[in-house]
Amino acid sequence: MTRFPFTALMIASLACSAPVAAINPIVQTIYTADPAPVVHAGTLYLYTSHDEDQLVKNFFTMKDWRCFSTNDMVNWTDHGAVASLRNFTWADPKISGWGGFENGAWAPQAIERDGKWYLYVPLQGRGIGVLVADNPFGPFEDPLNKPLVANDNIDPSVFLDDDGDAYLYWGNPKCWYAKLNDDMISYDTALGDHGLVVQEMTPAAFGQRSKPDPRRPTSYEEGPWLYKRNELYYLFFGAGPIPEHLGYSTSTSPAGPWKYGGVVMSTQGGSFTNHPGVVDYHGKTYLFYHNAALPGGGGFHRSVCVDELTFNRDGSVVPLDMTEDGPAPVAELDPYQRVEAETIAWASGVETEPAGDKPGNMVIAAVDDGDSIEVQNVDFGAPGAAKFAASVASDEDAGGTIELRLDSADGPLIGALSIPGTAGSWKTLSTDVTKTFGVHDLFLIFRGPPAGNLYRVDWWKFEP
Ligand code: FUB
Repeated sequence: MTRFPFTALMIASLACSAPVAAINPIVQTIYTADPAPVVHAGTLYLYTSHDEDQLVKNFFTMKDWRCFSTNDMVNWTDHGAVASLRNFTWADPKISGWGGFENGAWAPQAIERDGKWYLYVPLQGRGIGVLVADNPFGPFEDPLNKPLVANDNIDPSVFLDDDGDAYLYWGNPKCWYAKLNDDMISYDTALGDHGLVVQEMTPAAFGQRSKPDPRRPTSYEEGPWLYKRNELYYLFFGAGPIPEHLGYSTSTSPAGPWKYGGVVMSTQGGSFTNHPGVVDYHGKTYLFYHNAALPGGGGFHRSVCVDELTFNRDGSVVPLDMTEDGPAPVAELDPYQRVEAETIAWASGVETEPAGDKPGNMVIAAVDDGDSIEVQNVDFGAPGAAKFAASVASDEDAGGTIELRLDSADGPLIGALSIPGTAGSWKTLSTDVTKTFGVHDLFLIFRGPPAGNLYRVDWWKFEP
């Protein structure tokens, strides 16, 4: 995978450097797909599906749904698996075949309403389920103990309109919707076929397909995503033929009928699927999508990326290409608050793993000599940083150091935290650092004996 020539971005001084741009894909520790962003209380949460490293029968192998969050669009905090097929009793292979608890956790979407979080997910081949939690990380529970939509379809997408009306879209090869009731776990059965409404699948609504397909009369394939801007409703979707591109249609109503708008993102990126997620954040609009950009990437090993989406004056979408740069930061990261170590712009080598039984809390693990984490756009401010502290744990005979470097992996060294063997217990350790001012990208370079598995890191912070 090609990356930025970091050395070209190195700075001579420790003060007031220009931050390096963000880097796609936004998660490097696992394969992620089917992005579903949602903004709540100033934070952008991103739910994804998860392609397992080990494939079964060389096909989609997906067991759980993941969550990440950001406050700046460049550093993403990993909250781990927030739900899995095991949340659904009706995924039990004794009840339905398909992948049982082992496969079929396809494209999710979550939304918050009146203090509750609703996670809509397909269990491929078994229908669409809904889970409910009190916070974005769960624990999520299945209030129905059966599918919400039992028509064996995929790719649920939920939309809450300004007037409080909520819609659930989904479907491959046709585009369907149901109007959700206020409880968000049932729908208005007076509409369509017992509540399930299929859209008119015409080229005028979803575009002319370039290659005839008897099951698909339009370019619509799957992955609908409803979005509203200036009183106009947009339906973004994965479009065929395979390999997919992203297309969109518009309507003056969230229920359609839809008018085809064009291509948003042409076929590119090395995965035979693509899947849109669109959200407004800090006054900008972002398109999340997936590709095969990580090492080992492919159609079943995908990675979520993000770029800014712009519109013409008439409301039409300006088509865009995938980038490695991603969007510019929309905020600085405050290093004087505790920063979860799994808050990452770019990770090399490390993994994340759950910490304790608090949902959504992860730590950095599987640390080997030379691994690193980049955190972008860190604002050390005018008083400047003088001290660095971190919560770490290592095995009895393991340990090592964390080097702190600015603006590139071999940039100026401002300090190094020594980590002794802690016999597995968590210790807060600190070290003095060269006084550091202004905005920088921070590199945590992990060092230690070649045997590896050096230590785990829970959080870090600087002190003035
Ligand atoms: O991730 C499995 C499937 O691939 C999704 O449900 C589709 O949207 C496509 O991305």
